Amino acid sequence: MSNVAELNRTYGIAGQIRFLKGPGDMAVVEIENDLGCASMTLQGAHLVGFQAVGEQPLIWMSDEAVFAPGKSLRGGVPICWPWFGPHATDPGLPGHGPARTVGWKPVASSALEDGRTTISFEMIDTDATRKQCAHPLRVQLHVTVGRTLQMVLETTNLGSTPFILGDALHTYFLVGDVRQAQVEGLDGCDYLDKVAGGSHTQHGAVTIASEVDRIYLGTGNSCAISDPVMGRRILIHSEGSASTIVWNPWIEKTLRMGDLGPDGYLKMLCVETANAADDVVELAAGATHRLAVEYSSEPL
Ligand code: TA6
Repeated sequence: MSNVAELNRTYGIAGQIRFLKGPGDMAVVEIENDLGCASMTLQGAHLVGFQAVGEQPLIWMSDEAVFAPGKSLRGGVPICWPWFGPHATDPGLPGHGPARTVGWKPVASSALEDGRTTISFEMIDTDATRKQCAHPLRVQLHVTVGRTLQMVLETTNLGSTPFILGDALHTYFLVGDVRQAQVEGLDGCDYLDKVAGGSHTQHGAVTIASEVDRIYLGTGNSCAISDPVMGRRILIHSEGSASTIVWNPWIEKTLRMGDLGPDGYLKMLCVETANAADDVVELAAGATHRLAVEYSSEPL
């Protein structure tokens, strides 16, 4: 099912879910209700925006993001699956896995009685995806839009042997000025520092005054971003996640990457809900793993 008219006939909901052609002529879905709104591309089931009614946008999207087939989008919520970061053994495979740059299809949608709207997607299995991961897996993303944003990444092992799964919702949050923001809730956690190298222990809140790229291990199920410039705290509640990645590219890496815009790094902070590094999941044959997250904000 590829064309917009057919998608709207099957999964559209009047006044709540609408499929259309977006930037780069890519299929997008707009989700809206009296509580909040979101938009996603079908490529990568990539959420590119979320805002609760009466609140500021929660998610940052680069003005320089390139909307093109097979290209990863800078910003929003890229899905890293079925590995996080570089592939464990094959450096020729794409960082963060294929999921964020291949086609996904809607598989369900509904208007909930409490006013929220939910839509589910499944990654389309092709020769190209099987070339990157031959093990038979099914992956679905369930998104529920209301005053909060709920996302559940569900992986089922369709094979007859266990699979080592790495995954992440690689979320770019909008902040007023990253230099004044802090990540709370990781105090005492050990982390792998991908900038300085080595393993360290976090003391107090995480602050950003240079490039930060850390995989916190064995993290709990909640953390937050305090943002005095926007006057809010973004709350991040998770289930099925043992790792939290905190990333800001800062000045030099932003210039090297080229798709954040010259000062993009000041307005974004990635706090990623994941299972990465030592926290990867051994998924038994026939088993399903749920990586779930809920985002909301409160006045600071
Ligand atoms: O999650 C942090 C990270 O692994 C960084 O090392 C940086 O590479 C970032 O992801 C973005 O990766 P991408 O492949 O989207 O450029």
